[in-house]
Amino acid sequence: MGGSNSREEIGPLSNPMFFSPQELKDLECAFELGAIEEINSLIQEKVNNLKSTELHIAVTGEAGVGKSTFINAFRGLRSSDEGAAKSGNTERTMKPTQYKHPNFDEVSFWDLPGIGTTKIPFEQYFSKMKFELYNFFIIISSGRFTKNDASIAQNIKSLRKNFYFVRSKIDNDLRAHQLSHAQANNDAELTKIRDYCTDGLRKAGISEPKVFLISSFQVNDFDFPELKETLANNLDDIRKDIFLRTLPSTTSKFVEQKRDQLKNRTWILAAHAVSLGAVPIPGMDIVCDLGMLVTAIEEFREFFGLDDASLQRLANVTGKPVEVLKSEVKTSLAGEINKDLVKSMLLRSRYVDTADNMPFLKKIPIIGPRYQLGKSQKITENLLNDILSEFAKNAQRVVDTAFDTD
Ligand SMILES: Nc1nc2c(ncn2[C@@H]2O[C@H](COP(=O)(O)OP(=O)(O)OP(=O)(O)O)[C@@H](O)[C@H]2O)c(=O)[nH]1
Ligand SMILES: [Mg+2]
Repeated sequence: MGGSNSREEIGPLSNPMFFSPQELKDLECAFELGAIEEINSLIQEKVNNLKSTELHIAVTGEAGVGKSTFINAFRGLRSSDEGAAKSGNTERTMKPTQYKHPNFDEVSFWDLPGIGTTKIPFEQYFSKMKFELYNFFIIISSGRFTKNDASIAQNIKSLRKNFYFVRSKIDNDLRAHQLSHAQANNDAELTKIRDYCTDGLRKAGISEPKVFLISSFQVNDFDFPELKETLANNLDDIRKDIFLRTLPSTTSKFVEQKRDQLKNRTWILAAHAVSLGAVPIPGMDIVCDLGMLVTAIEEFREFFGLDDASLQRLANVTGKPVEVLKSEVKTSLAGEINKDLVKSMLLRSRYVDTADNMPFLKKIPIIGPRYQLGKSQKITENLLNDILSEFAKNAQRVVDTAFDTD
């Protein structure tokens, strides 16, 4: 029997989230042999990796272009909210200031002081801001494309790091355009602004420049959603994972992206819970660490922004009463999640039956660690996938209500 399992039969391993091909092979092998210790250490290493990875995003540009406001918008906060970056024409940012996500502190936005002010001479800006420390940059400009914008772009390019050029306050531009034209054409105006910035970047020596037009007061409009998506998709697997966690669910596309990202994780989480567990669950012939599952499910809930704190933040920025948003969360996992609740979900025969009918399990002798691990893993994974779908459905409803979309 041993050694006949192809990756396809085991299934989830075909998705190599976080693992190199060699690591996957080792893991597969350990599962085949029922080598709990080894599975545990392989997975634990990845989990530690995931926990210790950080992402530092610097937001730079000239003074007053909307850097602080942009960071708040990205984090789903208004300027007056607790923990928000101070913004406004009288609230100048004087030194690099770190803003961590309230729930997930692996991702930080760095609000940098404006370039080209009398406080920090231009020549000292780049060394003082320690550009080499950040993973990528967002350059914000709000009006004319300037020499300073060009210098920042060139400097980042010379460090071989990524930057994204954001043209902010587009709402103001369109308002002015409408007021000053008898027959306003918003699309044409947007194209004009985009071309103008792209041109400036090209002249500064940036090939294939891309410009995102945004308003920090309309996070679902213009290029804001595309900007978020682009940032996420340009990150490696682990950083994409932590970055997506910190994005508030504002459109159905983000909910889907979050669901897909977490789906990559259910196999590994289930394998981890099972390998850590080795505690039989009474009335059931599976092993699993329930405490670890509780944590994982809570994390899923936060990932989708369905926890109380996230819902409150969404209520603040959308102006919808938090009770209205909460009433869209219709799941037994909305309140306290504890071991008993998870256990009762695991005990549902549906999961057990499904697991017993798994093709790969039918090939394994019914007694022995390999069968028990395989079955436990599958049951746990099925449960996590179901929970994921349920959270995604709820998050979708919340988004529709929060932003009046359908
Ligand atoms: N209409 C509109 N106003 C914006 C937008 N972004 C920022 N503002 C306004 O622009 C002003 C300056 O915004 P800040 O976010 O403080 O700018 P900053 O780049 O952080 O400024 P410094 O820290 O001084 O460099 C504030 O009054 C904001 O409300 C936007 O997208 N649309
Ligand atoms: Mg500022």
